[in-house]
Amino acid sequence: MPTLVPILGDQCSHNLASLKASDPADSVVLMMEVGNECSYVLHHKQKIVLILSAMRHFAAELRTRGWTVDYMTLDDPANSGSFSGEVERAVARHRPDAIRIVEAGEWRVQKAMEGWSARLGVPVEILGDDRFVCSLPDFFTWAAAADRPMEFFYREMRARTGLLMEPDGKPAGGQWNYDKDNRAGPPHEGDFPRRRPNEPDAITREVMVLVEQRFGNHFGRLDDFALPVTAADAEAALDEFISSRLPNFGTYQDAMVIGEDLLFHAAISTSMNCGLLDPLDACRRVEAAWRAGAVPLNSAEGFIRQIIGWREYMRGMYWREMPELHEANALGATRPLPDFYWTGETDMRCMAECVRNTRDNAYAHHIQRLMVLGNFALIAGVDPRQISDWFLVVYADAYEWVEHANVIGMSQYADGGRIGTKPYAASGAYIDRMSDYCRGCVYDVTKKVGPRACPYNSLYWDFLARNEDKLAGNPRLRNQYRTWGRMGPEKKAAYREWAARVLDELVPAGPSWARPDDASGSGA
Ligand code: FAD
Ligand code: DLZ
Ligand code: SF4
Repeated sequence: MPTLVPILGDQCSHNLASLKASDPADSVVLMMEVGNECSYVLHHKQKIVLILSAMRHFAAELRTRGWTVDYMTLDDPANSGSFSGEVERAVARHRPDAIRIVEAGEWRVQKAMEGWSARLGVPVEILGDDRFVCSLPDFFTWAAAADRPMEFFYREMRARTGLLMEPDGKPAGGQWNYDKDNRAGPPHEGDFPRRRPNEPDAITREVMVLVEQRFGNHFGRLDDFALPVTAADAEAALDEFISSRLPNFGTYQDAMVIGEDLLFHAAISTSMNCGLLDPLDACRRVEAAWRAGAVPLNSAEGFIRQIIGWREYMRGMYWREMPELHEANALGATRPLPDFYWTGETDMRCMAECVRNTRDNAYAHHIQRLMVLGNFALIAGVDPRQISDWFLVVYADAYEWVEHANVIGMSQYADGGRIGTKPYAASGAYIDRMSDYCRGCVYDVTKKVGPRACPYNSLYWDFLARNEDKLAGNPRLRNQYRTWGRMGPEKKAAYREWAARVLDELVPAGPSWARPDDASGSGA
């Protein structure tokens, strides 16, 4: 009797632990397109196309490598619509002695998997996901030792991988971190590298039709779909990034420019998160480009830090903090999500631009996510569950393990500072410094109150005032509270009154953009 090897849509990697541990001669790989995964939140159409197309390509590659693949399509009339239902039906078809699977990227799926053995009467072996550099047990040990910020974890990962390390154990260039060289404002010349167009092939086009038919009501456009759906496409996209954008990645990592959806970013998170690109291999290739003199150290180090530092840290923190993280709301924020997050219809040019990028490409780069989209929700006091749902829906790279830690933790500070060390709240001045958005905006970024005042300004001070009891003791906010403390009562009152008017004018989004109307889909 065979071993059943279920592979999930974000596990399209030939080096997956469950494949390495199995023999094609006596295994059946099970791949399942299921309605529940497409709409437990109403994912951006591009995310669904990405996953289903990547799964179909991956299944074909596995077959050419000698694996038997039992593939369940979404439109098969017998499809039960959930992982658990499909695994149960596959057990009845194949009568396996055992099920072997790699741990899931989302809590709700992991919990379902853990129940399969009892439910199906077949032993289930759940393997660690060794596509991450740091295993979860190792991360928990590190995190239990002391409350240390990400930077210390990152240094351990540098030492462990040998990335950007000298033979004497010192960091390349003498410093661990070149973050201070990663903060230039927007470049003035308009000569930005263009991304190589990636035409959808026949498999992807077929999935696009299916997605428009089944999920036409979901957020986002498919017109410009260009995401890599095979490992070969993803490798080509990485090569292109290394040769054309990486040299400037470090310097302009925090900059934002109107119409430049990628700027100098890699746009590889979708590929890494669904398994098409190996994170450590990507880092080694970036290191090689630096050692060959093709890119500066601040770019190579900045990139590697994001991956073996932030990406690994966020994943560890998600699993350490769940399930409480899902419901966390340390600042007691309750405002409904404003409707412009879905429509993009707002005079705030920064917000409209970031929502447009999100709708067109299922993508926004880090500073757009953190300092425009996340920042507004934070300072306006939006319910963390609502903004978290939004982020989970709209990005093609979003899975709870990375989305929850970044949104609920880092951006919204809803975990009370267990993941990040301060709330990422900022006024319009920050956005003005780092972008060219404000120049063409209806609002005046220098004004704090009045009809043309930039909404980020009064909301920023109102946020600090509203949360003074919870945040004033944070050493990273000492200067901000000192400035607030020095303001006279009239000024404070004017800022807060104007903020109340701005908040009153926000139109709440309808309830049905993010989750299905019925409560279906919370399980797996
Ligand atoms: P680059 O800027 O080119 O960075 C290279 C790689 O570093 C990324 O591909 C990514 O794998 C990794 N990385 C960088 N920062 C982070 C981070 N904070 N956490 C984890 N990995 C990181 N990333 C996701 O993959 N999925 C999400 O759902 C997601 N949601 C986010 C929500 C908010 C509010 C914020 C502030 C960040 C979020 N991020 C998320 C992290 C980061 O914004 C994206 O990984 C990045 O924008 C992806 O684009 P890129 O590949 O061009 O990244
Ligand atoms: C995101 C997604 C989507 C849209 N569809 C599927 C699917 O039909 N089949 C599948 O195996 N995986 C899909 N995924 C990815 C899963 O949601 C992801 O594997 C889990 O959330 C990880 O725990
Ligand atoms: Fe955004 Fe304010 Fe600048 Fe307008 S003025 S683009 S609202 S930060």
